[in-house]
Amino acid sequence: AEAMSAHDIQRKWQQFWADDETFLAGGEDDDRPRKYILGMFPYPSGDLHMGHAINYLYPDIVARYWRHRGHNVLNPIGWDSFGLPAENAAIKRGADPREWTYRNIDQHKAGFRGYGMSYDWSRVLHTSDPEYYRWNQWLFLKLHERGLAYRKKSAVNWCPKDQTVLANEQVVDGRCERCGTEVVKKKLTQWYFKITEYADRLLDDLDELEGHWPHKVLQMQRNWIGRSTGADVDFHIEGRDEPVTVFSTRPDTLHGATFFVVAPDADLAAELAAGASAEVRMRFQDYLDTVQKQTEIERQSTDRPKTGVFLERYAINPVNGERLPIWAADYVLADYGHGAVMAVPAHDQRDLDFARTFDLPIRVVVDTTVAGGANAGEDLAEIDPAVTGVALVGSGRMTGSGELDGLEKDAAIAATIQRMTEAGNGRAAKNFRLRDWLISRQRFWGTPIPMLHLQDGSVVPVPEEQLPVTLPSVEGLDLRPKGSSPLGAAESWVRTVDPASGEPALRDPDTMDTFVDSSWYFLRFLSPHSDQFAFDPAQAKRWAPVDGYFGGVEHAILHLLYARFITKVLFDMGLVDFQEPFSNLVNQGMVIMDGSKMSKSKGNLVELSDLLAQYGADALRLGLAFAGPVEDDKEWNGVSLAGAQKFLSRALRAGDDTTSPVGADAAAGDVALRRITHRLRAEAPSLVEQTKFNVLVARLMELVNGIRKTIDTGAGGADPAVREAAETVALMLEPISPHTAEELWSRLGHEPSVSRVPWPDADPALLVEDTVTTAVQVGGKVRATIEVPAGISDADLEAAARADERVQRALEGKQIVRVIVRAPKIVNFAVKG
Ligand code: ANZ
Repeated sequence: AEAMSAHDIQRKWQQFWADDETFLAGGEDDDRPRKYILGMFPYPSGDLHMGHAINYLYPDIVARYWRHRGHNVLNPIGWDSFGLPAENAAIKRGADPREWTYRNIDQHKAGFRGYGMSYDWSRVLHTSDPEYYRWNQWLFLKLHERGLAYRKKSAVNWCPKDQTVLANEQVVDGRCERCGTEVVKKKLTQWYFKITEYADRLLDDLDELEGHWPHKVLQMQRNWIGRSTGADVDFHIEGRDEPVTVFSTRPDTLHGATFFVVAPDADLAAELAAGASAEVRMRFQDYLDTVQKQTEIERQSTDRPKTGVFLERYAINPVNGERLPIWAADYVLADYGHGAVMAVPAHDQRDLDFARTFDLPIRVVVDTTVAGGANAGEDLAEIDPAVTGVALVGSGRMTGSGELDGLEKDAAIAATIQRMTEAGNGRAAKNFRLRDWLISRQRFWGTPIPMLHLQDGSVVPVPEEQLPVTLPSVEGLDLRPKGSSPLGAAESWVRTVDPASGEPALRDPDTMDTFVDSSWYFLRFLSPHSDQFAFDPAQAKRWAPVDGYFGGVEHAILHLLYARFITKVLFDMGLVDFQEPFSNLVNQGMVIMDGSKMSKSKGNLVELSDLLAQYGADALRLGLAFAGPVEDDKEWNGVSLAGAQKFLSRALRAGDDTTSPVGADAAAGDVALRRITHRLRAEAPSLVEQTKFNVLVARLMELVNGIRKTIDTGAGGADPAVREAAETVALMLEPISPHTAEELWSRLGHEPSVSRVPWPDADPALLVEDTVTTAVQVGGKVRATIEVPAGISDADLEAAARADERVQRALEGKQIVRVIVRAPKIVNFAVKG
């Protein structure tokens, strides 16, 4: 056994696990409690690297841990294998995206096996398999049936480089989240999922996740959904039959409205301008042209000068009949609220900036200087927004507002809403920042949208029993991005017949956003090969929701929001009995090099295969687990794999040096070592459950040191405490370095697999206070060693020494000249005679 290298050990146990099917989840007849542990599934671009090594290590540690705690564990793996990188790689090489994708997947699989992952390999899924994406299409049809998938024409985010539309969530600071190109707006007819219908639930249910998800992620989701409450107010427009509605969070300030603004790119602006003079029409058109050339970044920046055009039209303030001039200005957005606002410059900063630029009236209607107000004790004249340029946005009491005068903000809002509701010209309303999820993509490598376009212009679903609509062969297709889907050119694929009427029909040429694929994949793992269901509801009841979900914070909004939405839809369909898919979420930090992210472009990406070849899986797993707290970024230069290797061979040597038989009674063994063993046993479960893997490794190191000390300087390898400690190391090292743990366990005389053996409990008697061994000297000679609490006082230590029989014998007939006590280590009786 001595001569086995880490690689021999690794190979041996990986083969054993494969033959033994050690990590298959238990079936229906398994009545242990269940745990579903999952890492966010990988995208198969390139080889596995350090990022994967750390991301997928953590859930594997947790999955292995729960097996030791008597659970039936599901720890599956699959690939998020549709998407742009495969398509771009294929274009570059003139190849088929399928080849690139499945070759990478094979490499990933080999990499994960080599890394010792305890996956249930019988459940592997790839989203680009027709047996998977068929169910994306089924999901689409279900959403369509429920009115949650719909088509509309609107200004969408367009990436000029990737030549495809993007969902709002895929635009980061005005740029494409994938390639960084500045996103532009384009008017297109596209498919949407109506996530906004779930906005309230998506927001409110976040409260339940508090304490189970990182607070930061919950906050990011809350901000993204962005609920505002207030009122819709109807304004009559002179010369227009229908009133125009605006959304306001401050309907209490209606008396302070002095003008009215519409978004220049809203249909309403063009309509109003059309009724104005020729000169205004021209100025409006010029303005609109400039606005449309702006990027989102430019438009949303707050510090640039206000611009706008007066449309020579008037809105009538419903509370006092005043005529409010209507302006078109780009600080009002076409796709928020109703694309129009009542402007209250005294109490809204953007309105104030605009009023000061164009010399419009500013009227204070909230006195913020009253007791309890935002400017209590100040002089209203000195904080006049018209003079200071600072809007009074804080609390106060209504003034100059008729019957509202004297009311505080909230009371005034309630009173206004009530009055408007009675008069029928306004009502309570809320608005969300969240937009519907645009799911059409003009690319090849994705799930075809299962809809047919008929000659009469109607759009009908492909019948469910005809799914999947599979992708055509890439043969003869030009995949280069050109602004419309390459599938449109696959004549024999696009041209089909409507099964209902027998009439010719065209397939929808677009494919779905790959975030559709990942919005429900965690359910597919529960019945991965079913051709009856997307997932078996009975299995979902058994296993889901996911108990522990691990992934990077980059998914804080996108994937997690979509998965939460689809889960709620499935709940409403009666297919799952929970409303949140991930009960616990862990965001792991990144591995960084010299303080910055590892990436292909920086050329500092460390490949997993190189590290496995050099150090072996266990040393890498141990080194990474030891590198620091899960949530922190880990500096690669600080990870010592040589140190990890050394520790693992020390652990194995402890097993080799153990000579007591299996089952030896540890009670007679070295107490000091036993204390370390039992402290680890007591502590380890909570360390794993709190994801303090680095601390667990530190404790294991301490125990291995303790074993070595007992072997070398204590009772030796025959001491049964050594066996007890070595077995504990095998069991508690297993989640982190499983190959070494299996080897150690078998060298200690046990049958594999150690992964199935429950973690032993600690003996409470061995957990009491730390003790130290003190040598008691009489006349310069050690006469006894005594066990005392580490925190003992000098007086108590002296008393304990005097109480010891051996010490008493040594002192017999002698006169004590002096006692030197240095608690807890030294007691020395200087004697005469
Ligand atoms: C009058 C008012 C008075 C407002 C006041 C605020 C303060 P949030 O909180 O982001 O929802 N608004 C409404 N629609 C808009 C649009 N399409 N583009 C730009 N601004 C818009 O903001 C809601 C407030 O933003 C609304 O309340 C409206 O201005 C403005 F003292 O109405 B308020």
